[in-house]
Amino acid sequence: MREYKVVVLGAGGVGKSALSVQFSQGIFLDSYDPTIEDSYCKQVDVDGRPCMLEILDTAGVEQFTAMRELYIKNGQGFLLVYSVTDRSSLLELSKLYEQVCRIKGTTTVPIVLAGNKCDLAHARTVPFQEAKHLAHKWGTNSFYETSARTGVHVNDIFVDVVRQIQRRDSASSSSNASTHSASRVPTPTEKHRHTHSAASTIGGYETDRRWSSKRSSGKHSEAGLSTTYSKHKQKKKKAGGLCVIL
Ligand SMILES: Nc1nc2c(ncn2[C@@H]2O[C@H](COP(=O)(O)OP(=O)(O)O)[C@@H](O)[C@H]2O)c(=O)[nH]1
Ligand SMILES: [Mg+2]
Repeated sequence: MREYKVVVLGAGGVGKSALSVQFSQGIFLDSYDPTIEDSYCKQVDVDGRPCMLEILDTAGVEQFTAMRELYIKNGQGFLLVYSVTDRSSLLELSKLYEQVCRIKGTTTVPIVLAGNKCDLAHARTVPFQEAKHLAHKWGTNSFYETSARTGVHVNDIFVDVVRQIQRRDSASSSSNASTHSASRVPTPTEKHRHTHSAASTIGGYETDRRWSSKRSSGKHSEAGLSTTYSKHKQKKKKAGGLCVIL
């Protein structure tokens, strides 16, 4: 099955982890630990084709610039996330966008702009049109306002980026064929993160999560891991058939 490497980028606290977890596991993360960096795998059908998404939820971008370069090099599609309640988080994305284009050597990179926390209408500081304008400046219509809390447009942003990768691949199918192997090549950054994988069906999607115990850094890491893990242990009991691989 074709694998798609999607990197989630954006300022701390905008909801990168919450979006990744909502999409891959169907739950809302209430807790906030800026040091957590995870990858998640989820199998989805996009236009009738089964696709395996490997989602890299990045963290600590300020501290680990070299790592971010590696993520971008290895990533095929990018979710650039800001919060509609935090104008500076939108402004920061311009730098990230430029970095992605520079590292990829092109401006036609599969990118989706996501304005998260749209459920917090009373706290909004970024108008829809302002971000839409930025997306147009980047040459894309792929802009959504999302809510990891309510689930609004969460699936759409991931499916959109997969479709963009597919379009780009079919445009340059022969030259790119060898670079998109279905097997997963570990990156040097993997030793700094843990991965989630388990088979289940949530909301009509086949999902895949894997847990191992490496963490980027930070004293809260272990607490964050056990919180996340115990949630899935509970889910496993409820779901009955959920297979958890440690
Ligand atoms: N109301 C609301 N809160 C959110 C949403 N997404 C994330 N949050 C909260 O915002 C905080 C930061 O989210 P997190 O995913 O950890 O941000 P990250 O640093 O970008 O990974 C957490 O307390 C989340 O519960 C959302 O869509 N709506
Ligand atoms: Mg996070």
